[in-house]
Amino acid sequence: MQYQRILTIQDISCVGQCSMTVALPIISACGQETCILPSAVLSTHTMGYSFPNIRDLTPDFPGFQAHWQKENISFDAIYTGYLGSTEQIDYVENIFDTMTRPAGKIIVDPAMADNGKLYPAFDQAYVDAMVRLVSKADVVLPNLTEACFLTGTEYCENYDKAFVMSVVEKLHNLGAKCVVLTGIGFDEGMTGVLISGENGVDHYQHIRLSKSYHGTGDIYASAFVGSWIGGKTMGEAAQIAADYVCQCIRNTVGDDSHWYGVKFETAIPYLVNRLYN
Ligand code: PXL
Repeated sequence: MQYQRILTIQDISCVGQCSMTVALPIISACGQETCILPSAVLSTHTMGYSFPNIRDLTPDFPGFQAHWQKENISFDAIYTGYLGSTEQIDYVENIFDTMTRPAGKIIVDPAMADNGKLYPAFDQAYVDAMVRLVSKADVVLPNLTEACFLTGTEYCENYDKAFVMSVVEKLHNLGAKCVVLTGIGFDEGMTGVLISGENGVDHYQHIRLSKSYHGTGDIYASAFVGSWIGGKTMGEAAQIAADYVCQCIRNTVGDDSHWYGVKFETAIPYLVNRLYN
């Protein structure tokens, strides 16, 4: 594994095991320097708790960026997740353009929707702005719902390979160099990840566990980014991240009180073992 400096831009949900509170420990566990730019601070995530207390940090973005530029700070990779506002996406575009080192990578997880629906905080204007970030991405990491919103495709629960490939093609047409599409299974009881990039198309399929949890998209993206930027191939990183998420879910299913996220911390030894063996 090589040591790289990664900037991740996403919210801090203080309670709920998603976004920054999973990205920072997971990317660090992958052996990478992890710098953060919090897009907003929320008392909890927005799925299943009452309405949280929210501090949008959009007005602070220009000041943070100006200070970094004064200090000649730059990054080997920038990875974005859940952002605070549509206006913030303009600032993030500028950060992509000015703060990435030569040959640096841009990874966009358009964390904004699942199961056919946008998350409560977002609307079509946010989707349109996210399309602009996707157009600059070396890798975009959507689930099928997000891929459909980004490409203006009607969401289809009973998809087949032709439908999935047409959506992937549209994501490439938006400008995304590589697509890592999560939650894709073509056989009963299976799920997986479809990778479309420089080396063609690959599909890693594995058993779909009986329960799905909030925050697993963020955990997947973080483990993928840490593994890939650290030196694994895109296919290896996609597989390690998928297996790690399964391990996190297995470590959580027995505890009904833990409904808000997965116990990802208990599977960090598994992740590290996969990276170094
Ligand atoms: O996991 C995506 C996510 C991140 N951050 C916040 C969220 C969500 C999903 O709902 O609410 C605040």
